[in-house]
Amino acid sequence: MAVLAIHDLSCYSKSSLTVVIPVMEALGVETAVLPVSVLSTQTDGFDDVAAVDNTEGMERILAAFSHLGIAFDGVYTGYLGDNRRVDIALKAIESSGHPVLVDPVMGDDGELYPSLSEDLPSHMLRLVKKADIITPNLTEAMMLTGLDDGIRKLGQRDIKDLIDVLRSFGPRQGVITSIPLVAGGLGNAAWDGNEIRLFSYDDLGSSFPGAGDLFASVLYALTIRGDSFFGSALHAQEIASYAVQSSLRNGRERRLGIELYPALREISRRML
Ligand code: PXL
Repeated sequence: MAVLAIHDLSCYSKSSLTVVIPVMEALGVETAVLPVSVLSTQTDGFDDVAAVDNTEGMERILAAFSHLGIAFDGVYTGYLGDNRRVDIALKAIESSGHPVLVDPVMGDDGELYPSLSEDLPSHMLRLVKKADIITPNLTEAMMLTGLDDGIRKLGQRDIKDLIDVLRSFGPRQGVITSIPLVAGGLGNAAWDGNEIRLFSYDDLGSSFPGAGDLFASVLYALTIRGDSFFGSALHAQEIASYAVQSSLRNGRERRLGIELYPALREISRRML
């Protein structure tokens, strides 16, 4: 069993593939990659990023896989960075198995990430419609649904309204992450078919690039291995929170991304 992870490769700083590969492999899921680009660093907090475009390379790699008869048991897409790569990701999904997890990485704190185009959300929506599972943060959920009235605290009714629209796009399972709650703290709101669960957690005041990739990687790997969706979402949240806490405690510079070693240690300690 092997899945295909479609994200950028950031050479320095932890995010996307440098998080996805070690975490999924630690959880026993063989992970092949289709890098969308090679970047010197992830983009959040760095204003001079060297980017090597791999859009054409993606097409050639998929064609080579096809000639070799290589097929995947699932696809997990994340940061794509360019609308043209949405069509290539759709092609990869068409020739692969399920579940398909789409993490529609586009922005945070109400803003698009640097250098992304304003019409990315409409293209990302085409991918979301082919997904079995999606993991937008609140900013991305609002960009996808058009229910964007700025970041504020949400109550149960607002969360259900957002999930209803996201579910209507097709994904049977999903999690909206990092929701500021009227009741205090933050929450991850997960749905599995018609059921919804809200998992709340402490607001640590800061997150790190790559924390969302860590969350989605744990969720996807455990779900593929057959764990329950809500149980997987809870493990993913606890491991991501633990890694953010450790990164803060160790004084890690935010733009270097989430510290990975504590997450890997926690995966092992839980005997996942
Ligand atoms: O962790 C999400 C992510 C992935 N890839 C790149 C990013 C970010 C977040 O900023 O910049 C290149």
